[in-house]
Amino acid sequence: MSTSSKLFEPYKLGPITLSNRIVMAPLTRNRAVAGLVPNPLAVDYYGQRASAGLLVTEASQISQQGQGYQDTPGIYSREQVAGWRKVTNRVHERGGRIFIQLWHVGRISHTSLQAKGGAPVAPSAIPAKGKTFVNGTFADVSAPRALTLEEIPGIIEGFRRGAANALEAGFDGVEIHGANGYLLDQFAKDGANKRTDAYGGSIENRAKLMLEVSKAVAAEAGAERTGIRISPVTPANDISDSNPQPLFDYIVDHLSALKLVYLHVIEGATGGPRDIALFDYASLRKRFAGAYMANNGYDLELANKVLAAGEADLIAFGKLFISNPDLVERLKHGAPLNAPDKATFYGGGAKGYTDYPTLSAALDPAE
Ligand code: 8OZ
Repeated sequence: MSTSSKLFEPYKLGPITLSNRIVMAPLTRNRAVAGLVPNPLAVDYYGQRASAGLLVTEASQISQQGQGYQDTPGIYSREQVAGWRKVTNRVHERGGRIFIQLWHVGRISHTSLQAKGGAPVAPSAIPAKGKTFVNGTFADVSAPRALTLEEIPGIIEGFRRGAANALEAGFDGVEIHGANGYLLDQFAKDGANKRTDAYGGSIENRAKLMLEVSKAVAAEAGAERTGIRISPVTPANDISDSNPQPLFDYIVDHLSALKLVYLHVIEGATGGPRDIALFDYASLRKRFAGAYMANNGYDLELANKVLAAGEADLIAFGKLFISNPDLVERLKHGAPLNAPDKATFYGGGAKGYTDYPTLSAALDPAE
């Protein structure tokens, strides 16, 4: 057996056993149908990828206010829960495991998506420089308003309800979206958070919302079924922090105390260079008692290296899972990989979604 085998060994994640250490990262696909219910094709899409040790769904908003792009699925209505139930059933039938990613976009939104055309919400009334996709086209994100102190319990409650809905829909657990310049990351980082109340200023105050949400979700779903995703240095969605190392050291110490089951870390710039900034990820790994899930630009070689060195427990692959439903089998056999087609990442139907061939189909097209 080669040293490369660890990726394909089972892993015990809280109460569940993953058949391997390969995770399908959350991937936004913008194919939800009326009522922001998962597309019926999502049943096939996730089902085709069930050989991953763990699937994490595309980011799914916990409320209308939490939506920032057209056609992203929700996890707040009965119809959405029923739609997701079909997805979890299929994945479980195929022996897979699946968590849903709980999302609030904060200021990365557009008035056309908000109730009564209102402003998106944020820690502070500072617009992000960035675009969203609405009404079939790219548009500047709208200027946000600052959440009042009185509104914050409602945000936490939204995440808690999302977790309750997720369990009802049959998910094995939930991943809190604390990354990529969305609401929880906006509160944590001083480029977006200029508040002067209990949720702004010091590291402790800025980390408060992410930690309160984590506590509420863990109380609902069980800490052993609650993971979280962070991205300490990403510039995604115009987010920045003047000193991310102590901020995330503090956050991760407290996430560990809450006994969350995994910490999912985007190392570097989301979908871009891993070396964009100096950051000590080993410090997070050391501080966190649960599983460390590494993400961003991993290939088989780097995955094997970090698993062998004990620097991570799980490796999340993104784009490669879009184009390779059987990524696990392909990596195991050193088989060639299908290249992902960017043109079909966001929106549309089956093309670029459920029609990427497996290796066996590619070798025997008549199959
Ligand atoms: C790509 C397009 C829209 C949203 C993220 C949820 O970056 C996203 C996202 C990615 O976390």
